[in-house]
Amino acid sequence: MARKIYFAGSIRGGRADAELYKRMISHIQLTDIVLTEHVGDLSLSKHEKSLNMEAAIYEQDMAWLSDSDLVIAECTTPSLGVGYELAYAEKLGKRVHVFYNEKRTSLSAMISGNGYFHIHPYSSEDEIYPILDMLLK
Ligand code: 6IA
Repeated sequence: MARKIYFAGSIRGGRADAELYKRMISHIQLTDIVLTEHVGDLSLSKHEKSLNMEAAIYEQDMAWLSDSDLVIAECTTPSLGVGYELAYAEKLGKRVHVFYNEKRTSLSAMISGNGYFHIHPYSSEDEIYPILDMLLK
């Protein structure tokens, strides 16, 4: 049975890497189910806001996180929401893999200093896909 992957990437933290998220999500979807496909939706802008939706988004994301088999986060663009999801995933005992471009960012010590997380620094995008293949084998 295909595994359920919770993919985390910045939304209101900024959409500079939205295209990268989309490519990573497409790659994961070759073998597995991505519960959070919207993270790679290029039409989703960080400025969108519908206040009555916020609670529903939170509830849905927490339910998907609980239901997931594996969490994969792209953390080059810092995001409060992704940081929250990572901590919550740890509390739920989920396996968590974090990717970030070490040429473009210094990962928060709250993530890099936490031995629970599997951290994958990369310097070019093509390094990501063989690692994903290994994780999803
Ligand atoms: O703080 P951020 O917005 O950057 O947090 C991004 C993370 O929180 C992602 O990994 C998502 O799983 C989750 N998240 C944040 N916003 C949303 C959302 N709509 N829909 C689903 N998941 C979200 C936000 C409102 C939209 C109309 C812009």
